[in-house]
Amino acid sequence: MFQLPADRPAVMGILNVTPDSFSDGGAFLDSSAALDRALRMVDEGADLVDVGGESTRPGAFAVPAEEEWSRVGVVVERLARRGVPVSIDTRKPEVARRALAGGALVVNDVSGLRDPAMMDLVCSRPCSVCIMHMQGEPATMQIEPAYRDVVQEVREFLLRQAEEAVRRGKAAQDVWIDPGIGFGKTTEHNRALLRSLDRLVGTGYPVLLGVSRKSFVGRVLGSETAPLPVEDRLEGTLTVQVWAQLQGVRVLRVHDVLAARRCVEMVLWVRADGYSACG
Ligand code: HH2
Repeated sequence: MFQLPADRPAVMGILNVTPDSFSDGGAFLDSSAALDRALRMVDEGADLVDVGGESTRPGAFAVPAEEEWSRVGVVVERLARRGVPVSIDTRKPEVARRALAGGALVVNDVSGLRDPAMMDLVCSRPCSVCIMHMQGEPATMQIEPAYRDVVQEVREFLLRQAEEAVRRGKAAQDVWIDPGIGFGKTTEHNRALLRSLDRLVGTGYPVLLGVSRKSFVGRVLGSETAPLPVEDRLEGTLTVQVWAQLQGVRVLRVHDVLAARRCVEMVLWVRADGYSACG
């Protein structure tokens, strides 16, 4: 498992070894480019690297397990061998099983352990797990997502899954929960969840948040019909991450590691008790 820092959020660097991810698709399909990218993120201050071989952007279709593993396997194993803490971003128990055998410490499941085989796997291994909420499936999730009360429904789902994992022997500190920003949610659903992060933090489970370069940032700073392009979403992303840190979020999943880490350090500095009145 992965030990979270006690005094600040961990920075989880995103490594998409995919042809079609929404912001870096195709850039790191080659395993040596992926490895270089991961090591650079570690130099920039990433505490762990989240390796994914299947895009879950809205409209994306599932990839067979064998193909997904052929994209990520070498990268996971090489990083683990170098001592880099690795998280595997997958919905497939078979891919997660192979990644854990190859040295990954965390399973990041965007379908929130809905597959009983994934629940069985993570509960039988000494790993950390991230349970994320998603309404529906990536291929269709952004077609009119609807909730009675988004915050309550997301919280209930996450608590139910986390409690099941704990009942089956996982330590609560190794069970992370994530509201799944952008996964079957409108811009307003995302806002409601971000305003209520304290309700997730209050459960006692470590909270992970992934907002990096997501489309709601583009829509808020541009418009619903003309969102800011992905490459112009850094400031919006960092602002929400600072908000999340102040609410007690324990893991930030980010593309821009150096900038994210600097923001984390500045918040830490402001909050530290180092002030003494002069004169
Ligand atoms: N978001 C993405 C993928 N995995 N995992 C967690 N726990 N939380 C998230 O918010 C999250 C996630 C989507 O972002 P990205 O990996 O950049 O894109 P893609 O799915 O297109 O590969």
